[in-house]
Amino acid sequence: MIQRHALLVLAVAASLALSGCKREPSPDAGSTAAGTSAERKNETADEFVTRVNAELKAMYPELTAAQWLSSTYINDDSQLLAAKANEKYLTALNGWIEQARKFEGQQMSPETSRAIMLLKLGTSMPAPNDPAKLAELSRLATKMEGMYGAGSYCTAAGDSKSCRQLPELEDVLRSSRDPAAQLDAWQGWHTIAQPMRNDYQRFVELVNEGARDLGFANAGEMWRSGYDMPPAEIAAETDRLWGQVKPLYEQLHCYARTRLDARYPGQGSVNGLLPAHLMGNMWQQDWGNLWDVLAPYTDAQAGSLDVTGALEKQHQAILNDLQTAQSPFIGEDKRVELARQAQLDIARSMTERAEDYYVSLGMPKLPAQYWQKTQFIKPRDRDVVCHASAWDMNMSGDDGKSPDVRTKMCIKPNEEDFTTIYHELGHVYYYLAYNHQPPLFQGGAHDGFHEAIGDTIVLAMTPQYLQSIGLVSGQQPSQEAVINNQMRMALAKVAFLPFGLMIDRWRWGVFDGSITPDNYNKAWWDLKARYQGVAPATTRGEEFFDPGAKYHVPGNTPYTRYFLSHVLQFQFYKSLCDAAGYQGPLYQCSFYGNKAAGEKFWAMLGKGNSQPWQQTMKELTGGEQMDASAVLEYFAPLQDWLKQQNEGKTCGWTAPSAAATGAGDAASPAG
Ligand code: X8Z
Ligand code: ZN
Repeated sequence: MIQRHALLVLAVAASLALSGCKREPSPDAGSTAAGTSAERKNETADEFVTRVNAELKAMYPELTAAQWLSSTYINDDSQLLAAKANEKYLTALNGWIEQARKFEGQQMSPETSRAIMLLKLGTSMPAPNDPAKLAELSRLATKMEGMYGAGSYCTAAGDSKSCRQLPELEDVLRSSRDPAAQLDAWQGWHTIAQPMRNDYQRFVELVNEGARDLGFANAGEMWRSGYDMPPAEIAAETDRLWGQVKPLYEQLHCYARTRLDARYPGQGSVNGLLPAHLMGNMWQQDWGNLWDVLAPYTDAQAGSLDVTGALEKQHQAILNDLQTAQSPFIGEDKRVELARQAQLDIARSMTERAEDYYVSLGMPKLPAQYWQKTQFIKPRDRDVVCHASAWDMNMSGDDGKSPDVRTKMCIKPNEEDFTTIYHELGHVYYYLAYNHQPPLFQGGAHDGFHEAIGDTIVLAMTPQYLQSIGLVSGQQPSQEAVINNQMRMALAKVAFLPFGLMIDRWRWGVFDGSITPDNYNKAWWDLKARYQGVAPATTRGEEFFDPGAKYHVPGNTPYTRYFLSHVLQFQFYKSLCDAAGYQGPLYQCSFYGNKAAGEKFWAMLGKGNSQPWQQTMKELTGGEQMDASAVLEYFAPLQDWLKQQNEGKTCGWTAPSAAATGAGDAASPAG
């Protein structure tokens, strides 16, 4: 998760990093190395921006260190330190925003004016002026993220109690095809969010107050103001883009429902909607784990695309090697240690693979520190936030220090985690490329850009590429193989689109008051039904707080960025294929090893957030608009195929009251 510019690049640290807004200059931001208040009185706008950049950079490492600690070692102490560091930062930011007021209406260079705009806009957590409320907000944000990270579902059987955290519960959804076990895992995880409801409600009040202090109607409007266009326009843009891809999603939905109905007779849909617990993913945002249910062709002709199976095999082989090197009579402790070593080794080797793609494009190798400080796998002895993230700890810039960039994941040898590593390294390479920019410009052209970098590479992970790295075999050119690979991509990319949209439709509504606390859960499921055509199998009343079971809600990371990224990445992909001189159907292009594509990408990344995104977009793609036609071009063969498969079926679904009825009853395809 990455914020839209440096400040927030605290990225990852999404929830906290973000700013606040206090009208009084804070004593703290007052007398740093950059000068006394008296000297500052006469400073020009340029000098002001230079000073803020320096102060921001100076305080950044302490803040990120506290946040890293609290995300990788969750306990009361680390949370206290993170909340305090964040409070200090928010207070400093309030000071800068207040100081910037004196430049309003003055003539200044476009860069300076942009830097000041970013200073005011770059936060997703605007804090109220009142220091007590600011501290409360900071504590709440830290607490909710900690609750998510430490979330655990415990069941008791007789005397023994067993607890599972998100990764284990996700394993069930990924691998089990027993509907009762899947429902239990799904419901179990959602219990962890129930206690967040009151905190979230208060959190909303506080950020809204912060947003109003800054002159926005509410926090949602502030989030929508970060796109170099009026806030109402970006909302309309997302509607337009969704309109372009909706028919494709509807075809995929129809096909998935038919297959699920066949796989789970009588339970494969809920009044025409897809049952939340059966989609292989806790939030139904990626259906890739349902490959066994949804694969178009399974004969040899189509070739195998079982990346997860191949990674698991590699993992086993590493473990076997480690064990063979030992005496057969090793004790339990040693056995556990070897198992851990094997997990770490496979995680590192998956990461090296991802790094290799970027390096093949001419980008630098990851700094040595990256390998020392990254969290690759879930530690055994403490709670951590497993949700993947990428960090720039020090904005090293041109100061001669080595960049301290890291990722934090709980990697397992499966396809989803493998592609997530490529995603995270996209953030890291963006950090490295724009590191020379002033801190305020160290951010994505907009936040959707940041999310799209690694995914652009994921699109270039064609079966040929996967075969070249030994993860799939027997690839032959055939129409069946094309459809299979298109389906593999669509289950990740197309299934995601309505999910990418509905999260912030919910939060925009919560922030503007059209969704009230007594309606939180109902509104959530109404939106899931409307956009995704997904429903829970059992009634989810207001005793639940299902939004809190998705990281970005307690983590306060805006989500529209991911929807935009799922459009942008196809545009970037197409442009890089062009730059590589590729000719042929878009879906077969890989630019592995192509330096011309790499140079073009790197130049774009290096711009950071220093100019309006439309300009950056133009430099890469030739156009200034987000546009989903590359998505449709890419998936054209699959869309034709889906149309044939769905012929004679009644596709679509009726959304309302899916949540209210809950269900359980077998569903006939809805009209
Ligand atoms: O949160 C993420 C990344 C970190 S920025 C792992 N993603 C979204 C999610 O998991 O919900 C990537 C795709 C969507
Ligand atoms: Zn990301």
